[in-house]
Amino acid sequence: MVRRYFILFISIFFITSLNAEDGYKLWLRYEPVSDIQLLAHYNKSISGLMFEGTSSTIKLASEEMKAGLKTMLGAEIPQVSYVRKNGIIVAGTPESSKIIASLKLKDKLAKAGDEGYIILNSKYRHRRIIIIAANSDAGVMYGVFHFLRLIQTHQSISVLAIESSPKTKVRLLNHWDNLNRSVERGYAGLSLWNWDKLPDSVGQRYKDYARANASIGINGSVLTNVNANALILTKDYIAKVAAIANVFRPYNIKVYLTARFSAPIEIGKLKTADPLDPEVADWWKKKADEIYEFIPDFGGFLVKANSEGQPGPQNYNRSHADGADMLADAVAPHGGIVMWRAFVYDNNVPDDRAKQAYNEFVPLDGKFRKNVLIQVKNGPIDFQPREPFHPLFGAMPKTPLMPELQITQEYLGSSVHLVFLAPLYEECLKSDTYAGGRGTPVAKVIDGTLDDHELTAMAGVSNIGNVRNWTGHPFAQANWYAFGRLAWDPYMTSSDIADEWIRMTFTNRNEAVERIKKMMLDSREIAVNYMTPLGLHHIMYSGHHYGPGPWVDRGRKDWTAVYYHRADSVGIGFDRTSKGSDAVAQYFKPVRDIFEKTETCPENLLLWFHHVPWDYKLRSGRTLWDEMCLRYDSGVKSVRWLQSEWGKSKEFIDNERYEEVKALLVKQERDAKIWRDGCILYFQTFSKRPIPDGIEKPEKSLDFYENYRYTDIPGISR
Ligand code: BDP
Repeated sequence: MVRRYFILFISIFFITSLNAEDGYKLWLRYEPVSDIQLLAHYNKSISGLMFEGTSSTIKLASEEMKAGLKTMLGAEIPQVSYVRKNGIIVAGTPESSKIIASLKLKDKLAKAGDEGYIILNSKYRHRRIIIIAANSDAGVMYGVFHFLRLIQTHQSISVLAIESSPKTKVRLLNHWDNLNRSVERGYAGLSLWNWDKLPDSVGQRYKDYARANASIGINGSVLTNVNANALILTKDYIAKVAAIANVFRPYNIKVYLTARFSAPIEIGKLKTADPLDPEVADWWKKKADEIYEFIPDFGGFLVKANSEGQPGPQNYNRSHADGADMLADAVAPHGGIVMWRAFVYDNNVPDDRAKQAYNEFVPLDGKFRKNVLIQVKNGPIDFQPREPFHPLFGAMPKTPLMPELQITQEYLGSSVHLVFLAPLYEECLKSDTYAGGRGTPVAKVIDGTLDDHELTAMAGVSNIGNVRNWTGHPFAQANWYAFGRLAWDPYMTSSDIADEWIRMTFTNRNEAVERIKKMMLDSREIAVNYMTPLGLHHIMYSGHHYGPGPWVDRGRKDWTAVYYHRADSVGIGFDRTSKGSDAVAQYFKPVRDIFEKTETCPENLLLWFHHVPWDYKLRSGRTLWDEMCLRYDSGVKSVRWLQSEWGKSKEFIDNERYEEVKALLVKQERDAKIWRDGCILYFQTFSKRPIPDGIEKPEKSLDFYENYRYTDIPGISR
């Protein structure tokens, strides 16, 4: 009888645990370790916790460890005050822990820096211990998350020799959140920041957000949209921001705000916002002082100026450097920084928008204050499914540059398409700029090692909102995760990142891990194929950027699709060679020469740099037209492959998330078809060639695709 109840209990436990997973816990699920041998290994290796220190950071790190081990190992691990037996985890700094101070860790700790940590097996008074040591409590916290990750991903802990420190100093999310809680390019509900309820009520979600970020090393959060509202700088709002900062602080996360350049006029009642006007500079100084009174560790400002209608120094015939330096002087006495965006736009349509940032910023190299970083999007246009790396990387040696990556899938299928973005980030970070000769990847520019910069940073435009699972698509959580891991270490591989994430988020069963990993690693190229193969770009429908819109030809020229694809009866593509806009000249040699010639230009960027005849023969032996059709078609077919691979994963995944992803993949297939058929039919009006054999023929006429309206896509339907 008892046995029967036991079995019943166990099966209910398993059924409910397989069913009830709404995604809220992200990658911090701490699932029980089911492998008996491994469990025995962990239980043998861990017998007590000795967390030393009194700060709230240490407290939360020790609670995290306790709670994590409890669910993973199924046992409460006691906090102890002495090392009396084997298997004590000693966590702390040389200041807080006599044991750590007594071990010979000086060299290793020196390398760990402010936020790094070491995790080692060691001995103390003949007992085996595990050390998690750092120079700061924040470092200890990061070490704890790393240790828990080892167990989450089922690794052995008998030989630990981990030394890890972040390769960038400031690792932050940029929230494009408005004060009314709408989120620009947000596809996961409303903003997490509930300004009406702040500062009195700061709910649990703020904490959970900070904890998730801390677990992947993110240490800053820009709370507000780059298209900024000056109201955030008024006293009442600063008090609200301070309430958020108080919750984030123990997790080593600083808050930053976007600064609207015209704020001195809008909320300061000045007549001008001219950065060289002493009254204006004084206003910003006082504003900074006021902010720091509320938030002593305020991070600083992010600024979008003279871009897409935002005010900026150029309104007063001043340069970006004049504007950035004025703000930098205001925050410098408090240790703050200014992140000035290079995503700038002229009011006049340029001959090639891809060249603009470089043209405006390179002459300013050396003119920025020490606490200014220039924030540069990964590519020269705008977060496209594929772009070459931004030519500014490596071109401003005297100025620290930070990359801005987009985590939210503005051009990559909103929160509906399964697109793992780590390969996109990795492609940019590993691109060789040749700025310091061969072997100078973007990662080396931004981690400061190329030009000896101390101030280094990386920003990701957040995909987080208040939906239950944070990001809408369950797999979109992986993009948040990947950004954090790459900001810590820009040399990590997408494959390693995917591996950890799958194990923590879904399952440790190797068969499933391998299958899902392949899906993730291929997913970005699949999206490129059904959206913008062969270097096409910015042919999304204007406004929502979700579906195709190669026919868009109205409005400001460099916001239309025809400006970018330039299809005509001869061929297609934007000529950026020396015979065209000469954007290639912005790259170092030999990169520019490689891009300059069709024969050497990577085919996946061909139409980015060249206007290519429809009959041009590609390396496959096929004509450009045939190859383009084939890629569009293979994009759709690959989405079906994603569906079938996901189907094979069913037994390893809880029901709720399995069904959710399955349903999303159905929509993704529908939309990939809309992309393929709409684009092929439209470009066919120029190529006048037949759709090659073996490719599914469009079901509808071009007119249908041009007038298609989505009614079921988060963030864009209404
Ligand atoms: C574009 C977005 C727009 C942003 C802009 C920016 O469409 O919503 O405001 O970038 O980065 O990608 O400033």
